Amino acid sequence: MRIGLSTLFCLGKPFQAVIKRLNEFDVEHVEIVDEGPHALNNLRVSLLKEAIKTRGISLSVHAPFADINIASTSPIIRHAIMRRLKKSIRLSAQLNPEYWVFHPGIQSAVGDVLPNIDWKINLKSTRELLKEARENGLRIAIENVPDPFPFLLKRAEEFKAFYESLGGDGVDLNMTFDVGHANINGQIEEFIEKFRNKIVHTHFHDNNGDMDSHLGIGFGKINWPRIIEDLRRINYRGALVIESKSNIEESIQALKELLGLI
Ligand SMILES: [Mn+2]
Repeated sequence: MRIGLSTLFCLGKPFQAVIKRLNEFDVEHVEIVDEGPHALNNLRVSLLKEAIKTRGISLSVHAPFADINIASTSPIIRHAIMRRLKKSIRLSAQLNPEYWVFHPGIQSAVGDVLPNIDWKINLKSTRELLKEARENGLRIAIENVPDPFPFLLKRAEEFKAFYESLGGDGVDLNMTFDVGHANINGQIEEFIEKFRNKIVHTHFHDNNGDMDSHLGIGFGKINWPRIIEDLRRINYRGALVIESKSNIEESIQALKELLGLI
């Protein structure tokens, strides 16, 4: 298992400065957040290619997520969203990342009078993203997201139903297991058990079980030694991406200790 770091904590800093600063952190994997002032474009892709070459680390990309709802019931809005996501897929593919991580869609405000419409659109958009990813040689992994936001897929049983609905199309769709998000549902163990064959990528950040605070590792109430033990038990080999918004150095140190590296 390799320690990784998401650029989420420094999204407010200029992209070029961030790339330079990443060299200061002792990690083996970086997750680039394709969002806001760091949105990928040709220049940023070439800067990243350069940085990876010199450093020899592995990479993942987090898809745009602000204002993004792949289950949007408005055709014109969904069209714009899918265009944005497909652009992210095409640019990300040039970086040859391990995974491109995306969020499930959001429940429709008219979902009560139009039952299942959002669920169906969520499936349709997922299939479209899978197709675009296949055409670009990119692997993608859907992430479990937290309460109290009205996402369609938060709980393990919802993911189970989702994969059943996707059928054969879901074979290529793996999962990014966000430990902090699962802690809010009280479903950490359940996710690891039920999706041991689907989890290929992880997000690590802490919280107190009440809200999605993205704290540093060890700054909340998550039982991290247990998580590492569980991930070892299922033979997890992917990256452990620190997605905290603060205490980054401390989080890296904490993870190194947990992995027995220091
Ligand atoms: Mn996450």
